[in-house]
Amino acid sequence: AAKKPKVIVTRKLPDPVETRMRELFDTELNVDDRPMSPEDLVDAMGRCDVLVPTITDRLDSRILSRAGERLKLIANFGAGVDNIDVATANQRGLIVTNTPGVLTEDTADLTMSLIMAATRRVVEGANVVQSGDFHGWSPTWMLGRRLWGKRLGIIGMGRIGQALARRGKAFGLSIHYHNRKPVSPRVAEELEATYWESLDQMLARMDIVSINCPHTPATYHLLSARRLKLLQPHAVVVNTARGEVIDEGALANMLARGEIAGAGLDVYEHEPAINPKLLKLPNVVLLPHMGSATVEGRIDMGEKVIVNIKTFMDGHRPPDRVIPSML
Ligand code: 8YV
Repeated sequence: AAKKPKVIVTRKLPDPVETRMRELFDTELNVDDRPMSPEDLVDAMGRCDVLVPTITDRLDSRILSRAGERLKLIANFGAGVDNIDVATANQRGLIVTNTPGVLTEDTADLTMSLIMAATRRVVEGANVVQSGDFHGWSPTWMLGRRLWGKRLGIIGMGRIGQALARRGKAFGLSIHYHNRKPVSPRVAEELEATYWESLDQMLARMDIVSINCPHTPATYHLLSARRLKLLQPHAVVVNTARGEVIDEGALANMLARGEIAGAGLDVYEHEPAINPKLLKLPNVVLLPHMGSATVEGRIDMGEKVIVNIKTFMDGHRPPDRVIPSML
């Protein structure tokens, strides 16, 4: 039998995924789940055929330039590949794959949860009760904003954006989106979605804005201080994509001054650090990057990683190869 490829996994993965990986490959697991230091990464890259990193591993051009001859495939556990300099990897003959498709619905669910939590004050209300401060109902107490009939503006109409649009439609929201190009007429019709070529114009008209695009050099601070100022005072911003797409400091300042109504954030610009101003605000819901965090989703992601490795090792193009022109 052919020698099994050496695969190094940088973080603890779900048990069934690790079991399967051990059956198929010569797998080195990270049993204690400590994030790897850059030196650990360089060491790992020198000793394996396949590296399975996650968002907590930064594979920038400097680190990649120290990769060994043996490494052939970087099979990212995650859809977003902004942790990897894909162009540099490819120049060095390294193939990069990701895990798209399997976390679409889970991430859209969490986005919807943030929209509902931020507009209907769900977390604030729960905290009132749990801290023993519910002293009785009142007609004017804990009022949020109605969701039905409002405008949802989606920035990035890929798989997750479209899955969010379906949910939004079911909740009675009208669907608007900004994307590099319009979706197909069939999808636009199904979602009754309005395309805004101008992000600025869309922002000025929305009640809720959701970030669902990848973080690339082109989307860094797409919601800049200038663009955030275009939002209406009652607008709510949610982000389950990447923190870098919003100028977090500018957002925190606007929320603190009441210039926009609220925010629901699952991702941060300097993760896991969070702008301290955000932590003190009552009108924000903050989650710890858990968009794809379901038992089923993480197993599906692991299975995608396995299929990518196996296909590559069998000499074929892995199904989820990422190339720079896709980004
Ligand atoms: C993960 C994600 O939490 O897939 C992504 O892009 O952000 C999440 O699914 C993380 O990236 C895993 O590496």
